[in-house]
Amino acid sequence: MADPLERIWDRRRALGLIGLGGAGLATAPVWAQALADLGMPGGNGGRLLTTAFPGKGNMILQRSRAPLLETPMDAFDGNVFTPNDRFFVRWHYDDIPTSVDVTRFRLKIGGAVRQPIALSLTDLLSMPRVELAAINQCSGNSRGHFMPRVPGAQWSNGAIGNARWTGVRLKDVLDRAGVAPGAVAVRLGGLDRPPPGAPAFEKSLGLDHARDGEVMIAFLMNGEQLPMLNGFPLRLVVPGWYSTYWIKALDRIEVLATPDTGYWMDKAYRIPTAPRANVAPGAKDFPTVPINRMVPRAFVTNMADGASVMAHSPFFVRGLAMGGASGVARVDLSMDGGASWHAAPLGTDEGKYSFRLWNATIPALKPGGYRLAVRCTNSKGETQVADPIWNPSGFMRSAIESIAVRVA
Ligand SMILES: Nc1nc2c(c(=O)[nH]1)N[C@H]1C(S)=C(S)[C@@H](COP(=O)(O)O)O[C@H]1N2
Ligand SMILES: [Mo]
Repeated sequence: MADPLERIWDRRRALGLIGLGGAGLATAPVWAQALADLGMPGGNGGRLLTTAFPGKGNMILQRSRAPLLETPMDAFDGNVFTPNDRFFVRWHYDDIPTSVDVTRFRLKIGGAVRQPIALSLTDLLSMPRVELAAINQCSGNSRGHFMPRVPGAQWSNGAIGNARWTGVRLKDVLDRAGVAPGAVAVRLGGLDRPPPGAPAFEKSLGLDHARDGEVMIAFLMNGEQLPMLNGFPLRLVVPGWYSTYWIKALDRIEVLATPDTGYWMDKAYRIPTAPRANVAPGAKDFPTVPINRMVPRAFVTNMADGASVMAHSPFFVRGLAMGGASGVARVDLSMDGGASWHAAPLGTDEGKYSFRLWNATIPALKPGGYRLAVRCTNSKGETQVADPIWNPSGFMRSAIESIAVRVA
């Protein structure tokens, strides 16, 4: 089998977003094939399904430009790694890269460094490679389920995906430029461009985090070059952290001698300092910090809310769990509103930042209405609770998820 990296030179793939550029999206083709019901509280959860985006299969269309595409539940079912062509897509600004000249592309490293440098893809491919499974989850994943409702993309649970990422350590790239003494942070940006007057989408990591040896500049996703919509040719991978930091189409790195006071760190993507990022609905003046580590979550993937099963007959359930910034220690199921919990067998351990599959056979039940709840506990002992949280940005949903099951 050919090294997939050779294909990073395939200009046809590199130019693979023909049709997404310019007018292509404004005069969108016929999107609608069917409607997905995302089951948002209070209704209005209907979304179109689309296959109109290059490199993407059937996706839930939240917005066409800048694209917001959600992964339908069927793509998660039984897959510890989310297929690239079903992986969710989120961009802030319309002006996204639709082609990259891979021979001319340079990753620039500057700011508080000994020597500013510009690395070609060939330079990066010749450096030591690392590989890691990690979940990419939008800060606002599941925002549509917040009660009271909050503004922002009305994601259900599919603004998340897990992939095996291959690339180089951010640390090694920083070392090539030489971080100056006294530097405190590293700011990263990509090829997408803001409209006039708006701040470029740039995010920063503290210097120690940036140099922890796990933060990676990835050029492969599940063994293939990155889909254009997921950040071809390079993206940052920040294991265990929400994907707002996972800069796509990464083309510049700036070492900072003072903390980043830019809009996307100082004003946006901030969470309450309160436990679980939870404040009273409507609260406004509370202390905040930049969103950071993820927390445990778990989902059922082979049954939807409102599913029916046969009475007096065992049934099979399966799904996904994540530990957040540490591994999945256990997954428990309840059929009685959380009064009793039963451990579910876990699938292969792909590493602490990865999804973990789980499955279980629920013993025969009498006819009636039930709720199937699933709860993850990570290796640090952090677990999920039933009470949902609220904050005005709709970030960090973490409550135990459950689905209604009709036994008849
Ligand atoms: N260059 C760039 N990188 C970006 C963004 C962006 O708008 N521009 N959005 C971030 C956010 S908020 C999310 S949720 C993830 C989405 O990654 P994906 O589209 O590969 O799923 O990209 C992150 N990286
Ligand atoms: Mo996001």
